[in-house]
Order: sequence, then C-alpha cells, then structure tokens
Amino acid sequence: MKRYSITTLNEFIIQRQADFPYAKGELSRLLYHFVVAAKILHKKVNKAGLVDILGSAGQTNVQGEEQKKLDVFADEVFISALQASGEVCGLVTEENQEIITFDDNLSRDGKYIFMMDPLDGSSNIDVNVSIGTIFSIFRRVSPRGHSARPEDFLQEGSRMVAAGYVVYGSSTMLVYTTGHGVSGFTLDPSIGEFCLSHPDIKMPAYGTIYSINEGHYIKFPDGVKKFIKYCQENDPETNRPYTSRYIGSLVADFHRNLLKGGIFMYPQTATATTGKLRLAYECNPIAFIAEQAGGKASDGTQRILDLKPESVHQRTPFYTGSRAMVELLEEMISGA
Ligand code: AHM
Ligand code: MG
Repeated sequence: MKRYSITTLNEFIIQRQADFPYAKGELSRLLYHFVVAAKILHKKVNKAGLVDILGSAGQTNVQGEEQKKLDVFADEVFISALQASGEVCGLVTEENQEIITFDDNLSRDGKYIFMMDPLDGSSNIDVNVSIGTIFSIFRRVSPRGHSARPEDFLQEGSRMVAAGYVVYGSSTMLVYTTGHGVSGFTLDPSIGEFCLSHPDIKMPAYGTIYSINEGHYIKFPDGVKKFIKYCQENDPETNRPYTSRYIGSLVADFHRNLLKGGIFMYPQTATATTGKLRLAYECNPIAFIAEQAGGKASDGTQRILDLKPESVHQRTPFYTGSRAMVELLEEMISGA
C-alpha cells in the first residue's frame, strides 16, 4: 500500500517546540491563531474578483452591509485573531497610525508583540496579481501584566523571535522562521491545511534576477545605478544579461528570488530620501528570513537587523537577496 506522509503546519509547530526549551506553547498558540486568520483571508482574496459583481468597496452588499476594502478587512481579521490568542499584548499594523494595545486581562499578560503589514501590495488586488501578508514577532521588554509600551515596538530586528509571510499567489503559501532555518507550507484548500512543501529553504548564494522599479532610475544613488548597469551587461557564465523581474509586490518579488536566487532593491531616491518600505513590518521580517536562508539584507551600508528603530512606521532603503549579489551592491554603493 502506498503511504502518504504529509506534515501539516500545526504538527510541524508542535515538533519544533523542542527548539525553544523556555517556551511553554505560547508562540505555537499565537501562530495557530495567525494561521486561522490567514486562511480566512485566503478565502476572501480568492473571491476578490467577484466584488465587482457583488458590489464594490464602499458600496453596500445584499445584506445592506458596507463592503470593506480587502486591506481593511485583512487588518480587522488579523487584529481580532491576535487578540483572541491572548498571547499578544499589542501590535502595530501598516493600516493603523497608532500602536494598538490589547487591554483585556489575558492579553495584558501576553508575552509577545506583533508587527505586520496585513495586506502588502494591495494595489495589485484589482489586477489579479499576487499580494501578501508580512509579520514579525518580538518578546515584549515591558513587564507582563501591564499594557504594551512604545519601547516594546522599537527593538532591533536582531531580537526578533519569529517572522514570516503569506503569499496569495497561484497557490497560497506561508513561509516562516523562528531562527532555526526557513520552512515553506502550501495551503491545500481541499483540506484547509498548510502542508510542509519547502523544508529548510536555502537561497542560492548567487542568482541572475534583479528586481527594482527602474522607473525611478534617474533619482537612484550612483552605486545602485552602477549595479544596474552591471546586471545589464553580459554575465560571463551565461553570456546574456541578468533577468529583470519586478511584480511590485514585495512578498511575491522576494519569494521568487528566495527560491531562484536574485536581488530585490528598493533604494532611497533624491526625493524619497529614506526609501519607501517600512522597517518594522516589511524589511525586518523579510531580512530575518533572508538571513536564515543564507541570504543577506542591507540598507546599502548596514545590516537591516542591526538598525535601531526610532518610530514604528519608519522607512528604510532595502536591498535583499542572494548573499554575493547584496555584497557586490554594497561594494558599489561604498564606491569601492
Ligand atoms: P504598500 O504597503 O502600500 O502595498 O506598498 C508596498 C509595496 C511593496 O509590496 C512593493 O515592493 C512596493 O510597494 C512597490 O512599490 P513601487 O510601486 O513604488 O515599485
Ligand atoms: Mg506594505
């Protein structure tokens, strides 16, 4: 008889609990609640195209309820799920200017804080292109039993406990790390489970894909321009230029480069001097995953995970991907 061996995400999390001798199952419970919300969002994303038939955002649906934009819906679903977990004392999301603190008794005792972009790349929703959810989890520094405090949310990325993303693409995948390598799970919608499909992901040390919005080229720093020129010249090994691939959805662009090898760049420009992407819930989690997979993430001169945040929505230039490519770019930026 043929035997099928499937490892579901829940099973995997339980197996890995042994990696954290100090853990009492709180992180596992937290991830479990996050994943339930991700599945709800998966369902909603898959139906997004029907919105035009059923009533578009801002209009009322057949029950007379107002239709929510998908990013607002995502924000609400994740916030509710994280509060329900009782393990999170507060969170920051791209949708909310202020820090959200959960002030019920259970959550005030929660050990973790959560930072997330509930639906990244949301401008791609209308055109049926991949979008994602990105998150990072830290242990709080303020005492348990009290409300979360601003300093809980201003820790360097190197103190992250776990990070991950969900990509809603041709299939829905969750990729995450707790600092012991990177694992990828594909959602099997027929059984409603994320199943281990990509164990111990390693990013190729070198790739031939570069991903950048070249529309801003004339405003890029000289080192980045030099690197782009390098990519456009013939690679001696393949005798053709590097391949340019840019979706405009960070999770999808990074995910492709993670598996195939390549570099993603979102530099500062003459007019946007700190870049576009947010350190806390876009760059930090992607950087943690990149490093855990053997890759690298930098702001051009410094390791992303060493940056000390000054505000929760702060932006940073961002370069991440295959180690050798990021190192070469850094050399060109430093003018070496
Ligand atoms: P968003 O958080 O408003 O969705 O913006 C973030 C997105 C990233 O997913 C993507 O890498 C980048 O913005 C694309 O920006 P641009 O359109 O300037 O190339
Ligand atoms: Mg975003």
